[in-house]
Amino acid sequence: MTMVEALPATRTTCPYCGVGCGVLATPRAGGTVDIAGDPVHPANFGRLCSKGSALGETVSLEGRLLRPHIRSHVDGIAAERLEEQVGWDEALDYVAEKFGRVIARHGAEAVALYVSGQLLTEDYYVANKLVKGWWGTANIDTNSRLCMSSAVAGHKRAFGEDVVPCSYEDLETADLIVLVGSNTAWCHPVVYQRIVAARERRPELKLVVIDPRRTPTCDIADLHLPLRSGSDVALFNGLLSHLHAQGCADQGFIERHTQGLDAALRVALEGGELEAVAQACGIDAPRLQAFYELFAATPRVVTMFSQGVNQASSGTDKVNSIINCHLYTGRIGKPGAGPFSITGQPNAMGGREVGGLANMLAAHMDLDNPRHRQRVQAFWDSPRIADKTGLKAVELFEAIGQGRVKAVWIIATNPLVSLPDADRAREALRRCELVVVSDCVADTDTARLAHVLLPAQAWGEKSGTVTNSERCISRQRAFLPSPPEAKPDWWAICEVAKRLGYPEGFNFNSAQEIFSEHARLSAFENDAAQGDERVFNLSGLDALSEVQYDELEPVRWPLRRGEPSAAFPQFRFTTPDGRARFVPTVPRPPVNAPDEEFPLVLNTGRVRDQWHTMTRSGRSPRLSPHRPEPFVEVHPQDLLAYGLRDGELARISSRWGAAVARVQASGEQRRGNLFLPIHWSDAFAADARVGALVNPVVDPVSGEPEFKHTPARIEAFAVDWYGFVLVRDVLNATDLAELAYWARASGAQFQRYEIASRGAEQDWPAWARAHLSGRGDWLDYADASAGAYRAARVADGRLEACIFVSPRPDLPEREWLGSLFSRERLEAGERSSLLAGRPSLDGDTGATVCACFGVGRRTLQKAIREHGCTTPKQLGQRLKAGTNCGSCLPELRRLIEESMAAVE
Ligand SMILES: Nc1nc2c(c(=O)[nH]1)N[C@H]1C(S)=C(S)[C@@H](COP(=O)(O)OP(=O)(O)OC[C@H]3O[C@@H](n4cnc5c(=O)[nH]c(N)nc54)[C@H](O)[C@@H]3O)O[C@H]1N2
Ligand SMILES: Nc1nc2c(c(=O)[nH]1)N[C@H]1C(S)=C(S)[C@@H](COP(=O)(O)OP(=O)(O)OC[C@H]3O[C@@H](n4cnc5c(=O)[nH]c(N)nc54)[C@H](O)[C@@H]3O)O[C@H]1N2
Ligand code: SF4
Ligand SMILES: [Mo]
Repeated sequence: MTMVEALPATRTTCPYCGVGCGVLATPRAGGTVDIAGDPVHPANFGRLCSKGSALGETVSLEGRLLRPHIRSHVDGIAAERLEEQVGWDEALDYVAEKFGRVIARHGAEAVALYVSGQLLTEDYYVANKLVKGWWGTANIDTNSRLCMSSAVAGHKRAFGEDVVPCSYEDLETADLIVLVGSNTAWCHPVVYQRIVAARERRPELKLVVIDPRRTPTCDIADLHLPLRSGSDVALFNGLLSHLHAQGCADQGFIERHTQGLDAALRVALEGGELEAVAQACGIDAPRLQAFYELFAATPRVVTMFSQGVNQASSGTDKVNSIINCHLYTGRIGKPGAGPFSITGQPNAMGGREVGGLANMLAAHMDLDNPRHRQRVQAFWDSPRIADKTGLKAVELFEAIGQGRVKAVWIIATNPLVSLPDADRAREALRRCELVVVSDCVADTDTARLAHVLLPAQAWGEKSGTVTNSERCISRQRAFLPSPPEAKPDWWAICEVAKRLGYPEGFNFNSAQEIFSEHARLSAFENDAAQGDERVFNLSGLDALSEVQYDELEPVRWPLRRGEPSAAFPQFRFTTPDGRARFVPTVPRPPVNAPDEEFPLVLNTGRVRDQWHTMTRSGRSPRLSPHRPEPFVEVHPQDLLAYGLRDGELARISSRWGAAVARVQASGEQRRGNLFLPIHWSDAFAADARVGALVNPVVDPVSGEPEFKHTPARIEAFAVDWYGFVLVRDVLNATDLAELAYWARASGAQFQRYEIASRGAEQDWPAWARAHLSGRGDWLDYADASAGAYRAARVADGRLEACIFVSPRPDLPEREWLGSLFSRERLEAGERSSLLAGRPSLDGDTGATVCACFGVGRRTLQKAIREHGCTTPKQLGQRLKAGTNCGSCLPELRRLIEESMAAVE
């Protein structure tokens, strides 16, 4: 065993979703890292999903932003960016000087920070402190505005504080789990696996999914309610009416612990009859009735919700309509019961703790409460304190566009992809006097428009804490050496603050010092006796030594000194009278209704193996094959209605923008709905930034955009050629611009480009030689009658590039060709089969289903057909598929069903 191999694993936390899984990371010689689930972490007990398992493929320095840059002019051309590298001192002086100047001339309202739930709590804490305490404005908002803000607003309205009253264990002890607007199987896979395992132990545990789409999450559901987009409030008001009619009220709980039932019930009863609700929601009445009866009959019920609830112009009301049903039945704060908002990002919850949103203060205190403002200012000993809500994400970019905000610092988020009306946001940044971007990746759509780029430490290098969906604080620990010029985000923020002349508040030497201050603030004057208690309390952690902080085990808040972790004061809500509030929720349709011009509803969301704008997950050869290009799911009847064909391209447009994606026929859509994934940016595709289409309408209470509902239309995107290119290196952006369509995916030692172009007379041999040039010999094959062209370049027996084009999208599978890039030398048979695109023997595995073991669709179908594997378990025994992270189990089940149906 070498020295490197002997290195012990570092216990850290996954940097992707809000499940917050513990990870064991072991660096190996040669720069690779072994990744395993932490068997004792309470979020995952050793499990990881496909994204977590592939983390080792994302830690290389390729594509990293490694030095600060200052650019005098910005045009997004990579070559020019690289010339303007500067040292940190120069970059920090520049940022401080520019921000200082804008504040001196135009006031603090003219500057802003736009941050992220992917920051560590310590980064987040100092960002919020600088803006609210020293600049005295609340112009700091975060991508959590696009994510959790409706849940936050709903919690505050109902409980007086942003508190999530559930844990993962509650899911395991519940008798009914209702998943609302949550594709848990793909977006919170380890929680989903815990649900699956709980059902195996206790088959009586029922699962209901409420989602307009039949998602992979529905595969194990007892009941799926494919409601009309945006109609959740009507559905839960209907449930409240039903509970009322059935006498399910917990009178004692309502009397002792709540307020406002009458008004909420009155609203719910209006139009709350079954038939009316069924019609409003577009669901069969018997199905709805079945759900209502199940809910009414099951005391232990957890309603877990995510973006199908939050991302709507009625998002906050959706949240409260759910909470109302739990308050009415007293199903909250008990094992196996409660409304459970599951968070998206790894530290969405930590951001809420430090008050990173423009309408919050720090440590769960309120911006509009003078006592809270005084208290935070006193604790910080700050010169100022913000006293009114700052600009929320969508407003912030509007203000930038109008020149009211003149300098913005964007940290750990890629808003030019993720905001609604994203083309307008891009115009806004183009006009902005100063755009500073802190990122760990060099080429993001947002970084392309930055005047100053600051290199951040990435996962594996940075160190601090994050809080997951169930309020569990875990350490992220460094296990790789930091590139010399990559810095923690907290450090960059503190350095700018010091240069602005604020040394007092920002003299931190480590993440641990910041965490201690954060913990002390949470406990500061947090006093039940004075009627001013906040549940969020970390007094038990406010005096950790450096070593104790380093060794901190995962712990759940509240964490009051001397008390057990996660002990809630029994039903004392942190409203002035200690009672939770029912909130009347009047159903209202999404703001923009479909019309003649834009007759369809565009829904947007996630796929299993990509993370947001793909800056990290897009680099993983293991993750990319699952969905290698942007696609639009369309109901088969809509295909006919709009003249589309499965597998061809379509242009989807709205009043705000357009995108091009591959058509995927899907009976799992509601008719009239389209689904587009959110992940593709200009760095990965020609024209697939979905944010460009999304209407910028927001929820009036939370300011969260209506990402799940934009009127849109779809039409065929006519091209003369379909094709693909596999090539060792990334292609030049200007060469790609000639094509009508392209999308890139990472393979093992190659890049995959799906392409399409116009112009019947295209000279493909010349195109290939110009754009895929390099050493070696070209093999060409042109079939004039079919109009197809295929070519490959081979150097010293090694495949360097290949291109396949045809007038139809009937091209060979890419998997086998892609696998040849890992060969040092092609064998004779491989070489002669190259242009057939398929091995001479039946070795083609088909599109990847199991990312962990690279098992393809064809291989699986064969095992089902020929080897009688009729359960996922049998497939696992034979092919290992689904036996590591389990994220593909829903797809395995579906494949078995399909194959069996085909046989019958
Ligand atoms: N693989 C993967 N996992 C992720 C992420 C990722 O990028 N990739 N991102 C993480 C983040 S930050 C987040 S916020 C979470 C999001 O996790 P989820 O919320 O589960 O994911 P989404 O796909 O955005 O949307 C969920 C579902 O809402 C449904 N929906 C749309 N409209 C409505 C409606 O009106 N009512 C109801 N009831 N449902 C509706 C959609 O059809 C969709 O299936 O995922 C986290 N996990
Ligand atoms: N249409 C549509 N749009 C959506 C959504 C939707 O459902 N539909 N969902 C919304 C939701 S819920 C979310 S959460 C957002 C997510 O949207 P974004 O936050 O814009 O997406 P990410 O790709 O996660 O961007 C994170 C950036 O931070 C960088 N980064 C990672 N770690 C660090 C770090 O430690 N420090 C620094 N400085 N940088 C780092 C990454 O390289 C990346 O560029 O998208 C929102 N937008
Ligand atoms: S479920 Fe997957 S993405 Fe989420 S924290 Fe766990 S390993 Fe990471
Ligand atoms: Mo999110």
